[in-house]
Amino acid sequence: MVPLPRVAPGAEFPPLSVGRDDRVFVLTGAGISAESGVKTFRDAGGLWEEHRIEDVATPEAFARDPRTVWRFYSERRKQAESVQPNPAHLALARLERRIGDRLFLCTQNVDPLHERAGSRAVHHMHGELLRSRCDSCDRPAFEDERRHLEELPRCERCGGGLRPQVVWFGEVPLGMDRIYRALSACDLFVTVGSSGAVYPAAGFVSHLRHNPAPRGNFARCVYVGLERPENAHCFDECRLGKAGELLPALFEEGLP
Ligand code: BJW
Ligand code: ZN
Repeated sequence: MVPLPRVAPGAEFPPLSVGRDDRVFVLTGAGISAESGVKTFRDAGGLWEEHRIEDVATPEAFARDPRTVWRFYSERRKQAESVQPNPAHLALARLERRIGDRLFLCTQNVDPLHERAGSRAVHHMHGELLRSRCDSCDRPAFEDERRHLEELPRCERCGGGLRPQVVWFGEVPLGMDRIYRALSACDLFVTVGSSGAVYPAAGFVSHLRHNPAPRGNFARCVYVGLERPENAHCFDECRLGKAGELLPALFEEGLP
């Protein structure tokens, strides 16, 4: 039988130690950027309260009405210009400086806040807000901060329509092979600020429950966020609180 997670305010838990050979997988969700002023999706006042998923976050919506979808992402591009990382992003950048490539930082977020905090290796599994790609040819995705409120943008190479470089419902998230390789190798798995409602990301923790790390141990699985996520039962611990307050002291300092 799988034991129930310990669920308590984050301050009641000791910091997590990271041994010299340990590999850490951190999955971040919209909650980590909330204190920077970026809207989450499913909280009160979140993006899905103002916009219907079927209108702005599926390939069918884009095929039907690309102007509405581009307006939605243009608005978010505008907001992304001015947002700044908070102490949670900074703490993860610090962790990378300490343990290097033993950290795999996987974000569901399309905002650039991990990079702005100084993180160098960030896996954006749901794409990036400030990039676009052609819907018709194989031109690689490219940096694009422009807003498209009226005219639809066209590909310079083939004249086809451009789309935001994001992963909508029904599309396969980016780099799943890399993600599962990193999951298989990790000793410590930490999710920060994600409701656990969207798959495959919400299933990473149950994957770890059923698949031991190479050294035979099961990864320790820790959730950090304001409230219990939908997949709480799969974690060992749920540390409740704001990411910006809990992350700076989450990992024991001074270890290799
Ligand atoms: C704080 C805080 C603070 C607040 N501090 N915390 C039926 C069953 C199972 C699955 C499916 C199903 N039907 C369809 C599916 C699949 C579908 C899916 O999961 N649907 C569900 C709705 C059921 N998934 C897909 O289609 C995915 N693709 C797929 O499955 O392909 C098949 C495949 C996969 C793998 C291998 C092979 C094949 C694609 C999903 C794409 C999601 N795209 C979006 C939009 C991206 C672009 C954009 O940003 O516009 O990604 S949707 C949206 O949700 C966005 C997010 O990344 C994602 C997750 O949201 P997140 O981060 O969890 O945010 P919230 O708002 O939900 O939660 C925030 C949390 O923070 C809350 O809990 C707060 O408490 C907390 N919080 N303030 C700490 N200060
Ligand atoms: Zn093209």
